Parts: sequence; C-alpha cells; structure tokens
Amino acid sequence: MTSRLKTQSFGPSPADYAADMNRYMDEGFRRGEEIGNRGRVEFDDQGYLSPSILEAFGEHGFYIFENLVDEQEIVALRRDVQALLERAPSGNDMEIDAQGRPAFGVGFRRSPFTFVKPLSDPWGGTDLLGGRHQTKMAEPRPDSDAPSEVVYLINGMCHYVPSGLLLYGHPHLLAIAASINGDDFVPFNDAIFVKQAGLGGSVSWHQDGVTHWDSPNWDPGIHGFNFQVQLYASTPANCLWVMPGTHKLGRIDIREQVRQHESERLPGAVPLTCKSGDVTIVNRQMLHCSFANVSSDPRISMTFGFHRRNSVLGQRGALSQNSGVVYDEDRIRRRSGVIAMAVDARRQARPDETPFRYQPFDGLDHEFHYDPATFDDRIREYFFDDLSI
Ligand SMILES: O=C(O)CCC(=O)C(=O)O
Ligand SMILES: [Fe+2]
Repeated sequence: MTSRLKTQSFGPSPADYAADMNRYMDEGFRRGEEIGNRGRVEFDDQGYLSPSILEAFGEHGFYIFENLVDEQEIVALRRDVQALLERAPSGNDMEIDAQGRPAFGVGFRRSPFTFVKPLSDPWGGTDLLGGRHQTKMAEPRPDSDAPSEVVYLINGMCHYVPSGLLLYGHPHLLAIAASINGDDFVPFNDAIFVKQAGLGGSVSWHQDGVTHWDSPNWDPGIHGFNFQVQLYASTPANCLWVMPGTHKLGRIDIREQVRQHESERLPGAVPLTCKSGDVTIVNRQMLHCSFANVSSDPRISMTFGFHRRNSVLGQRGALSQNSGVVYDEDRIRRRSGVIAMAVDARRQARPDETPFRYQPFDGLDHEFHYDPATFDDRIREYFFDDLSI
C-alpha cells in the first residue's frame, strides 16, 4: 500500500550522481586506508581503552573497532530491526504498514519512525536541529517506481528493539565510553540510521554539538562522541564520511567550505567503511556527513552516544525535541538508569560474560534489576529524557 512518487523533475539521475561521485569516493577510500585508525579493541589491565587507541582517537577524531559485536548479536539486531521496519507505517501520515496491517507506533506520543523522500536531504539548509546542517546536499531523482517516503531513522532502540537494549549494555562499548568520558559518563540519545539501497536519504555536512562552542572551558572532547554499530557491511556510497582532525578546530563555516569548493564533495574527507559487527566512534565535533544512497547496498547503523557528565549537568536542551529544558541531577539520573538496566538485562541474557560496572549505580543492582515491571518504570519512553547538547 505504498503510495508511488509521480514525477520529480529536478536532481541528477541516480546513475549520473554515482558516476559523478566515483572519483571522490575512490580518493577518500585511499586516504582512509593511509590513515588506518582501525583494528580490534584493546584494553589495559585496568579495563580502559589502550593508550595508543585513545591517542589515535584524540588525533583524528574517529576510530573503527573491527569485529567488536559478535555474529550472534548482529543476527539478533538485524532480525529485530527488520521486524520493526516491516511494521512501520508506509509513510509519515499513514496508519497501515506496507502489507495493509495496522502499523506500529501509530498514536504514540512520539512516532518511532522518521521518514524522508527517497534520496533527499531533509535537514540541509534548514533551521532544524539547531541549524547545524548549514548547506543542502544534491538530491538525486528517485526512480519513478520509488515509494514516496522511506524510513530514515528509528528512535528508541532500548524500548522498541529487545536486542538493542542488550547492545546498550555491551561491556566493551561501555568500557570505551568510560575511557573517553570518565567513569561517571552519561548517555544522551540514540537513533537507528536506515539507508535503504537506492532510496536512503543524505545527512548533510555538520558537527553534532550545539552547546559548548563558546564555553570558556571548550576543548576537543567537550561534546562527547557517538558509536555506530554496523548491522551490514558499509561502502563509500552508503557510509558515514568524516573530515579527520576537524574536532579540534571549533565551529566550522560549512557554507563557506562548500562555496569555496563549489561542491559538497569537500576535499580531505574519508569514508568509514565497515564490515558488519564493526563499530565506529566519532567525536561529535567532527565535520561529517553521508550521501544519498544510490547504491544497491543497505546500511543500518545503531547510533548512540555518550558525554562527560560535566558537559551535560546544568545545560539547557538545545536540539529540537527538548529545547529549553534544564538537565538537572534528576534527569541525568533517570536517563543514565537505562544503562544500569541494560547492563542487568545483558547479565541475565549472557550469564557467561563479565558485566560492565557502571560506577554511578554501584551497589544499586537490586533497584536496577531488569524485569517487566522495572522495564515499564525505567525504560518505557526513556527518550523523553534525552540529554542532547
Ligand atoms: O549515519 C549517518 O548517516 C549520520 C550519522 C550522524 O550524523 C551522527 O551519528 O551524528
Ligand atoms: Fe551527526
């Protein structure tokens, strides 16, 4: 029951767009190979990320952990996310899924799904999300049989995706977060980026942070970092692109960059190509983007980030869904409790694994024991307490 696109006469055809991007993608890929900044995760004997990885992350602003999430977990994540996608409304204002059944999430206070027109850039050049996407990407013209809208983002992985909650408690991921942001690190929000083959929209060049650019204590790590856990292998055509080292530069005039180069194909960028099960970390101050996915490979990235506690405490919500609200101790506590719950859910699901010890909740195992009642209390709609900065 998907409505079909009539005509959209502007924009290059997907084939022309791909041909145009070819050289840029090859050059970026080679540059990425030279920088490297990827490998298996390594910890020291205290359980913190090895100093050489921390240093490499500090220098370039990203790192790719190869094969961090095991195959069994990836299979479960794919299955759960696919199940959600199958139950998604067939468009933004639709109440039925692609098979005509009542869709998931209709009537929720916040829909789990964000839609875009195929191959479009919904945020570029708008005031959305603090206006951080300063310029608009090229929008290839979708094929005439493309659906009029496709899922772009899924919100609430800890509530709606059972394996997503377990992933949130992954001991290696949380140990990485503690190594970068301190033992009292806090979460902020999460989103599953969906870039369907031949349809996925772009994410225009941007830096994520919107709060601390003019803070007297500004430093390159003050806006935290994001994980992306890749459920499928990604390629230059569908993956995230980053501009290494830009997390150290302060706020960048992206409009001016694009004007100077007469193109969104900004020089010096690298694609974070991955195999499934690889996990990227990207400093939220890095200049980054992803292009319209005209390729035949899908990308699904479980995306969630963490901050230093003192970057968040006392700040005001600056991104659109929570503008103005103050992040006080209570809100931080509520939102961080999702980590404690995820650790316990994972402990129950994987009794052979050593659970992560989340220091702010030390000794509160009983209170944060995961079961259906505590799920309702502490996880349901947790995203309304997000801590975006
Ligand atoms: O995955 C993408 O295409 C964009 C992700 C992004 O902008 C982010 O994680 O901050
Ligand atoms: Fe981003």
